[in-house]
Amino acid sequence: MEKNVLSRREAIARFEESPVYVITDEGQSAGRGNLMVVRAALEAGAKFVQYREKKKALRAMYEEGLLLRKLTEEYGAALIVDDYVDLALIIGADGVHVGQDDLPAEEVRKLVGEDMVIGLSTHNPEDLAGAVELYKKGVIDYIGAGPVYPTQTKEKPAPVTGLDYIELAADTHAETGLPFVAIGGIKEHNIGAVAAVGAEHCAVVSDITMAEDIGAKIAALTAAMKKFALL
Ligand code: 3NM
Repeated sequence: MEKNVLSRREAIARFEESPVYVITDEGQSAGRGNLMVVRAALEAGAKFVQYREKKKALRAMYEEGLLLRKLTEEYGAALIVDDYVDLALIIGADGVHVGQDDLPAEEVRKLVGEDMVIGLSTHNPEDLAGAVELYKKGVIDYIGAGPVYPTQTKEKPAPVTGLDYIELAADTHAETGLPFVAIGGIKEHNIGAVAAVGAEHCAVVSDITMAEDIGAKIAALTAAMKKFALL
């Protein structure tokens, strides 16, 4: 098992520095591999990258994960593994992201120890209330909030939350400090609206992975968020 490269505090700092949270999806990367997409994102300044892969064999993910670990380390970026706690530990990722139907976050924390980031997906106010408790106990470090808009990327997504849920997550962040990243159907044309209700971080999959020029896309997404960000 590799040691994660960044400390938990450093990895959270990378999250805070990142308006755009990059997530891989090789199935919709216009024929490019995850490594090529992630390299382009890192070149454009991405500092928080999630390796999300639903279709590959775990052995192939292990091989690719090691390469992604090396690449993100070169750029000083945090690497988060979606779903697979074992893979995250083995490749020395900086964190793991779990969903409501995955292993309970408390159990994941016991497995990964104190020096790794844990992210948790939330889809409604009940999930959010549970996440606040986990955050207060030091179990999780940030949440995903969504799907804000309809998405083709996720199989069986939760019901669309709309912007109201993002506003609630923003209020909750102001009250409790719980960091959140909005997710689901976020693209260049609507990311400003998400920022305008208080999201300081947006996770974008297909609009980045499908972009012809990934660097230009990340720059445009970042600029649109800045333009509409709450003061
Ligand atoms: N999680 P795109 S929505 C991975 O609601 C993921 O938790 C979601 O992909 C959630 O940016 C989603 O292509 C897919 O819509 C987001």
